[in-house]
Amino acid sequence: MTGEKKRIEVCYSPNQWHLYKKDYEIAIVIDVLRATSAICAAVENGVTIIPVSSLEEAQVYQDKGYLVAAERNGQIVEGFDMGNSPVSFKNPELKGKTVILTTTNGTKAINIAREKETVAIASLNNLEAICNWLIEQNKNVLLLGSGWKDKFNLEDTICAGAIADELIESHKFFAEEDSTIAAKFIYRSAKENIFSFLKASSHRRRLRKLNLNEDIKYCLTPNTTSVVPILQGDEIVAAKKQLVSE
Ligand code: 3SL
Repeated sequence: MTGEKKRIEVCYSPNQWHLYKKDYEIAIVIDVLRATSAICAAVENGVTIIPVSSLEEAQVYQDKGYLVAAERNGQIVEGFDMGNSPVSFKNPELKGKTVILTTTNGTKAINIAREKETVAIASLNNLEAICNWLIEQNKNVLLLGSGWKDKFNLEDTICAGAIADELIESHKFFAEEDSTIAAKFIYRSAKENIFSFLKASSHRRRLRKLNLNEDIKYCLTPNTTSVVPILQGDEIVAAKKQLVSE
């Protein structure tokens, strides 16, 4: 690891990607409610995920016999095998299987970010693990919030702010963009009780109407897994743990 500080910045939504995308080797995609929390749960359970942006692409895979998880507007899309619930990805019967995943915002963000050398997946569930992994990588990092249909959202910003805060505090990273400074302060205001801070947030209200309270609780609980999912070709798999050499 060199002594030179690396840069970490926050991009709030996929439609701002073009404004931020230069000069970063690593993109971290965040969709706390619920796509990247679901991916962390799946990968922790030994499931390989192939993210696709459209229902048409998902259909092509389903026709070839793949298991397909498809969500739009918080609901399972009719005709597909499952939706986007992280709890459903913990099913032991899925262990060792490959699941195609398409969601309203999260998988679209992953496919936008894939032009980067490395793409990894973050949620509140793997917060500490992703921070430790990024410190080990020692590269410039862009945190991409999936937002909601290209709009800013609070839960992805809190997660991005938590990662940026931790990395800047490590003194190995710096940030200059106002988006990063704002994310950091939003996280600091929320961190004592993220669950109640987000009570009025738009997507939490949307999911509550759909009776997805168990998923909301699951997704808003920090540090429940040490998995770091990364994109390898078309597949999302667990990053190999680096051996620390003395
Ligand atoms: O937008 C997405 O990618 C989904 O995670 C949305 S939902 O939480 O499944 O409604």
